[in-house]
Amino acid sequence: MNRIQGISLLLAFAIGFAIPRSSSCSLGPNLIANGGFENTKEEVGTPEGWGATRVPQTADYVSLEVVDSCSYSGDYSAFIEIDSGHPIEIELDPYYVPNKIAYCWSTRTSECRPGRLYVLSGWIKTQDLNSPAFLMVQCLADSTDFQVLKFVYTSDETPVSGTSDWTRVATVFNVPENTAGVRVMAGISSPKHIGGQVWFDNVEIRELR
Ligand SMILES: [Ca+2]
Repeated sequence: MNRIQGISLLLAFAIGFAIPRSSSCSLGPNLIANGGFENTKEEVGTPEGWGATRVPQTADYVSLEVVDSCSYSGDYSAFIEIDSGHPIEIELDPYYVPNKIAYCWSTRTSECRPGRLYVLSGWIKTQDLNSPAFLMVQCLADSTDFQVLKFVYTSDETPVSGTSDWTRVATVFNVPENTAGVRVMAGISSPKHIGGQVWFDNVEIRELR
């Protein structure tokens, strides 16, 4: 089996396609806490263990919330909506040119070990998106977030855009040496998705053994 065939087989496994009986792949336990967004901090309305990208400049134009009106499983999902009035460019930092921003739900795990293979997966539902929503994993060298050793998007392998019902997305990644932690992000970017909505559910990372 060459490298391309190997990667294709792993991705097929990650997405859930049938794989040859000779394969010995199996998945470990889920390393993402509250990836189904069923546990919510009542006082702030955000899912336990997750944070949201919010900036004061666009607070009136973006909704990041846990909703009970739409879910893949359980009662809740994580929702993002970018209003049609959202500015094309925003001044996030006076020392830089106007920025674009990706609005994300994010969480972390320190249980991914360097040198191992993992599957990042989840379910995404979209409304009026101009390009794919994403799950992304970032392998971080330390707790400061400044040194990202590697990042991988599910949208490269399993893009979900436009108006789509719940769709499983997945990608396989290996963890580089010196990785101290892994951050997972579920989001969409502005200005591409102005006027769009996205729901995320059952976000998982499992070791591929
Ligand atoms: Ca759920």
